[in-house]
Amino acid sequence: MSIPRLTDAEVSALLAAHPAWTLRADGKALERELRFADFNEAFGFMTRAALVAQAMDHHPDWRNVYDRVEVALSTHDAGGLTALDVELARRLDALAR
Ligand code: H2B
Repeated sequence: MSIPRLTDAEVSALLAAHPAWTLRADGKALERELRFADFNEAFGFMTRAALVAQAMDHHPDWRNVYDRVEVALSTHDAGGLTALDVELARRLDALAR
């Protein structure tokens, strides 16, 4: 069973409400790049984010290079964006603050 994808209007609203995130070119994922002071801070963020993701059973696609973390959020089961991605984006923003 999969959660419904967001409508185009819902995606527009979420981008307006979460300015740190952009829509991937194919429209199926939210993207954000985060910068930290160093690797320790970046990996600390990823560790905290991993616990949130596991608790939600919703996981980011991400890549870390030293002080930088590139995150893409998409609901694979639904083939695009759902409310789960919005909620994970919100929680990652809170962790990064
Ligand atoms: N994470 C993401 N981003 N998308 C999914 O569709 C997804 C997931 N599905 N985490 C979950 C795990 C699913 O594979 C398990 C079986 O609940």
